[in-house]
Amino acid sequence: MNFMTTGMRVGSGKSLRITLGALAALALSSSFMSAPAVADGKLEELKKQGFARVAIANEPPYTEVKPDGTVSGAAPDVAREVFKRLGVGDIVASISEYGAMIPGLQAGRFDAVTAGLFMKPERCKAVAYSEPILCDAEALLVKKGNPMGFASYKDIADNPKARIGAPGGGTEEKLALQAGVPRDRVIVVPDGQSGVKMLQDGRIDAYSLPVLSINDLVKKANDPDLAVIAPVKGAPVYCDGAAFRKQDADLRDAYDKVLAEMKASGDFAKIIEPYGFSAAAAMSTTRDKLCGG
Ligand code: 6CS
Repeated sequence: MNFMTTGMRVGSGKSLRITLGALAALALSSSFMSAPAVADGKLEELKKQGFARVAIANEPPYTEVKPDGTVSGAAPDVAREVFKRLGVGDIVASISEYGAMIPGLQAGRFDAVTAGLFMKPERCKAVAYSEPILCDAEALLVKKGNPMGFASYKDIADNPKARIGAPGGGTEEKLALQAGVPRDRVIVVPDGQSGVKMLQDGRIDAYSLPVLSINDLVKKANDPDLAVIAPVKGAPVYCDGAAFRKQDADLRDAYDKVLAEMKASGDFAKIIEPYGFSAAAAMSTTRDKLCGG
C-alpha cells in the first residue's frame, strides 16, 4: 500500500457509539444491475499502470494514513480489494480536501475518489458513483453539557454568537449554510485534530463530521470536556460510493459488479463492519435513490 503524503499521529480515550444497524431500518429496495462486460479503456490502463490513484481525506474510520504512511480505513480497504479482484494490483492514495476531490478527479489527478464522499444529487451530476458503500449520520462535537443547546444546524444558525467548524467543500459545511448559518460563522477546518483543538480553544462552538468520524476523534482526544450530539436533528443519513469520471463509466460498472459479488458473499461486511459501518445500511439503498433518481 503506497502513500504519496504522510498522515497525522493520533492518541486514545472514551467514546459514544451510534450503531449503524439502526440505519439499516431505512428499508429501501435494492437492485443490482449486472454490469456489461468492460470494454478496453480505463480498466486496461490501470491494469498496465499496476495501481489506481485514489483521493482520500485522512478522516478515520473512513480513510486513515498511519504514521508509517500506510493507508487504511474502510473506503481504501474496500477499494484495494475491488481493484485487486479487477486485476489492478494496488492503490496509491493522496490526501485531498473534500471540495477538491471532484475537480481533481475530473482533471485526471486521481483515477477514483474512495474517501467517504457522500452521494448527493449535485455530486452525482459531476461524477459516476458506484453503488453505496459507507453510510453514516451527521454529528456535532460540542463542549460537555452542550452549553449552547445545539440539536440541529438551524439551532446554530439561530444563535448569532455560534460558530461551526466543518471540512471545506464538505457536506456539513453545506448543511450549515443551507440551514442559514452565515458564511462568516461557518469555519473551514482542515482536519479532525484541528477541529478538536479549535473547539477546545473556544474558536468554534461546534465541530461537525459524520458520527463515526466524530466518535473516532472523541476516543483519541481523551478529553472529558467534550460531548457528541448525534444524529444531528433534521440531517439526512448519507452514503458514499467510489467516484469515477463520467467518461469512465465502464470502469465504474466493472467496480460495481465486483462490489455486488462482495456484498452477496459477505466479504464486503467483513471489511467495513470492523470499522463500525453497517453493510446492511449500504445494501438497503441504491445509487439511484441517493442521487435523487
Ligand atoms: O462527503 C462529504 O462531504 C463528507 N464525508 C465525510 C466522510 N466526511 C466529511 C465530509 O464533509
